[in-house]
Order: sequence, then structure tokens, then C-alpha cells
Amino acid sequence: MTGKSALITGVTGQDGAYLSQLLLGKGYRVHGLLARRSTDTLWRLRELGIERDVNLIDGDLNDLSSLIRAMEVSRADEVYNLGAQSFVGTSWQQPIVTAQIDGVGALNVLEAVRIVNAKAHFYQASTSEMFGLIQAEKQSETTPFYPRSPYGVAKLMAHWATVNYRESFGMHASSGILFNHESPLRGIEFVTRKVTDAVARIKRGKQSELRLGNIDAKRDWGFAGDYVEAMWLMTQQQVGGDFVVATGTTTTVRRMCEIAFEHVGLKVEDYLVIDPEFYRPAEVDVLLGDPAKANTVLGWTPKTSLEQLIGMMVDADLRRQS
Ligand code: NAP
Ligand code: G4F
Repeated sequence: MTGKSALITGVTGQDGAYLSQLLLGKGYRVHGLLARRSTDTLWRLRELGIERDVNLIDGDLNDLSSLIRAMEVSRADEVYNLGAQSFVGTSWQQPIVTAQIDGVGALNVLEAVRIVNAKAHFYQASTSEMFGLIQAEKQSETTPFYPRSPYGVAKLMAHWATVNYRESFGMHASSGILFNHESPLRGIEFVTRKVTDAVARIKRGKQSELRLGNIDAKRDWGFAGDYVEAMWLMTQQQVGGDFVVATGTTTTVRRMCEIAFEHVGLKVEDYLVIDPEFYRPAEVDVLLGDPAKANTVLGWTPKTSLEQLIGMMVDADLRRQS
């Protein structure tokens, strides 16, 4: 048991919930930044049974004073910046707010850490979206970036701000370049969860079709529960660094759909409708990560196959639809 204190922004999101669970299990005091909303955003912490174990602190990534207060109240040894407008599709509709939250917001957190406790270990939730129009068949820490969305552009700013604070101020700042990771707690707008929710509704007779955009896109999908362990391992190193976290396998959206439908004995072609509404102005056609550095330096490997992951998500959605 560590007795350490952690502050997590984005604590109500998919990764925030799993990371809270992991850190609580290790004996951390977990503090989470809670952005004020009119709706209930605590459902993920509730599903994991940890809603009462996380100390919630009101604040917003675009309010530096609230972040300074959160650092003071939490007395955090480790800070995980997971908060973001994380849906790529929305970033074309709201490019400026995406830049403010995902880019400037990360800089605000770095400033709050530098001002209150520059010795705290900082983790930035970077993304394979920064590779965008890929410059190498397998993307690693040394692959050049080429973002293809306002989200990817904003995240690239946050990545370089993290590197810059490490180099400028000697801060223990790490950038985890995580490839797509999913779970039963994934937001409904992302393609895996949209599919597993639809499969469950179709199986229960509540929905008759599934409308998707580009099903030829390929993603390197892993399980969020595995990926938050890599985040924690980064903050435990002697020095901060940049790490790709991925499975090293890529799969089309089409094949992921087949796995989901086959899990309940249905055929995807009986329900799938291609709808141009879900095409993006610029697409990331394929992502495939090289997690060799995370394997060797962090000792991290993914434990969950895509079949296990999608099966777990379909089963959870079937329970929700029963
Ligand atoms: P998520 O489920 O969308 O969670 C995003 C979190 O950010 C939510 O808690 C949200 O709060 C919070 N947030 C949004 N705007 C905020 C603001 N202005 N101030 C404070 N908090 C704010 O995302 P996720 O899948 O857990 O991903 C976690 C992080 O990893 C994100 O930064 C994402 O961009 C990045 N990432 C994700 C993946 C992936 O495949 N999941 C891959 C690479 C990188 P509300 O609940 O109140 O909206
Ligand atoms: O599930 P997606 O929306 O995830 P995307 O765009 O890859 O972004 C996710 O992963 C990033 C890491 O690479 C994160 F940084 C980011 O925050 C987020 O978590 O879409 C995956 C693919 C895309 O190619 C999209 O065009 O699925 C394709 N797709 C096809 N039809 C669809 C749909 N995506 C969505 N959301 N909805 C569809 O109907």
C-alpha cells in the first residue's frame, strides 16, 4: 500500500474510472476533478462500485485557478491528465473548444503542477490520432506525427507541451501515446460501443439495423483496463518519457462488427447499413502500434484479445438491455 495521493482529470470518463479503481487498489488516496454538468456523469464510477471512494473536486481544465486549488487540496504526488473532448468526430464541429480543452487545458494542468508542486509526476493522455496519416507501417515513439483532425492537432500541442515541461523544468512528465482502447464503460458514440449496444438491442428485438460510416478503417484496439496499468507504470519510472501503448495488431471496423454479431449468433450483413453521415472530413485509415518500448522499459503487455474485449462489451450491453 503506497499512501500516495493522485489527482485525475477526466475521472468520470472511461479511463478515469478504471485508473481510479487501479490506484484505490494500490492504496492511493484518489482525487478526481469534476467538471460541473447538468446531467449525472458518475455512472462509470458507480458501475465499478467506487463512487464513494474517490474525492471529487470541482474544477475545469479551462480554469487554471480551479486546477491550482485541486493541486493544493489533493496534495497530489501523481497527476493524470485524462480530461478531454475525446470524440474525434465532434472535433470538426467544435474545433475551438476541442483546442481549448485538449490543448490549452493540458497546458493549464502542467502550469498548476509546476506552480504548486513541480516534483509531482505528471501523465498526459496522448493518442495514436497524432499519427493520423501514418508515416510508418508500425507507429512507434520515433514515428513522425501527421494529425488528421482538430482533435489530433490539439492533442499534439499537449504532447509537445509535456515534452517541453520535462525539458524546460526537469519535471517528471510522461506522454502515453495510447492506441484505441475500449471497454463496457466506453462512450456510446465510439464505434465499438455503438456496435455492441446495437447488437444487444437487435438481439432483444429493440432495434432493426446498424448504421455505420467507413467500415474499412483499421484500428489497433485493446482493453482500457489493461491500458491504465501502463499509465501507472509510466509515473513509477525514474524519469518521465514517451511511450506507445498498443497491442501490435490491427483490425478493420468490418471485422470487429463480425466478431460482435457472431458473439450472439447473428450475421452482420443482415443488419448493417452504410450511411455517409458517419464519414469524416479526413479519415485516419489505419493505425498499428509498436509497443516494444513499453514492453521492455515498463514490462507492460496487453492481456485481453479483441475477441475477449468485444465479447465482454456485448455481454454488458445485453445485461443493460434485459
Ligand atoms: P472520455 O470517456 O471521453 O472521458 C473524458 C473525460 O474528460 C470525462 O471525464 C469528461 O467529463 C472530462 N472532461 C471533458 N471536458 C472537460 C473539461 N473542460 N474540464 C474537465 N474535465 C473535462 O475519454 P476516455 O476514453 O476515458 O479517454 C481518456 C483520455 O485519453 C482522453 O484525454 C482521451 O482523449 C485520451 N485517449 C483515449 C483513447 C481511447 O481509445 N479511449 C486513446 C488515446 C487517448 P464529463 O464526464 O463531465 O464529460
Ligand atoms: O471509435 P472511433 O470514433 O474512434 P477514433 O476516431 O479512432 O478515436 C478514438 O481513438 C483515438 C486513439 O486513436 C482516441 F484518441 C480518441 O479519443 C478516441 O477514443 O472511430 C474508429 C473508426 C474511425 O475510422 C471511424 O471513421 O471507426 C470508423 N467508423 C465507422 N463508422 C465510425 C463509425 N466511428 C464512429 N464513432 N461511428 C460510426 O458510425
